[in-house]
Amino acid sequence: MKLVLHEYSPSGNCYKVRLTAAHLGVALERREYDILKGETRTSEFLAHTNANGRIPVLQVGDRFIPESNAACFWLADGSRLIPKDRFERADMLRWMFWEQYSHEPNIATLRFWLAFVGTDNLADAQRAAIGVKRAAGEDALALMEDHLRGRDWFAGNAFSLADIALYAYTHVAGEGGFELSAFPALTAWLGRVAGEPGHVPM
Ligand SMILES: N[C@@H](CCC(=O)N[C@@H](CS)C(=O)NCC(=O)O)C(=O)O
Repeated sequence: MKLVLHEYSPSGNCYKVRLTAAHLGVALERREYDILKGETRTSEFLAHTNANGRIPVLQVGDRFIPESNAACFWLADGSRLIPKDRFERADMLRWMFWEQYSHEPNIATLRFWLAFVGTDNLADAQRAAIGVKRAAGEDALALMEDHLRGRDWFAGNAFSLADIALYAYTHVAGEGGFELSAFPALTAWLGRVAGEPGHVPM
């Protein structure tokens, strides 16, 4: 089965899919789009790849899976990256949904605005939102720190997709101006994730 990752490689959402595939030993063909040039907003991309105009999209044969965490789930279904226990599996999904609602919109967005778009190029509304996103991002990191005190992994007792989903933007949060050294349990967890056999850097 042909697997193609439609991506913008500096994106943490795309990295999640590459990292999941690397842990599973699955080869992905990669197709790069420059999101700063609107390459995921062309009529061709919207009609055939993702009507939502965003990457990553995992192409499975002639079908397409947008949304990073759904693509990771497709790749990892039935593998050791998803807990067998029903409660732990739901808990893994809890962290992946939380990542998309409370973590990524703050931490990834600030990284994108500050490190890729540049403060001078932001719209007024974006510049005005920086403080709110910084506070919400700090709250997300603090919640992760609390959860990781006394435990090694986010869901169950093993490395899972929850760790992959949360690692992607946490390990580069510094690029968005977040100070990770204030979170020792989180920093230790970042080291554990990076030390897992099969890990690949962003
Ligand atoms: N919830 C989506 C978010 C996807 C997303 O925001 N992708 C960004 C890059 S990380 C994108 O494609 N931006 C280009 C655009 O919106 O035009 C996921 O997890 O995959």
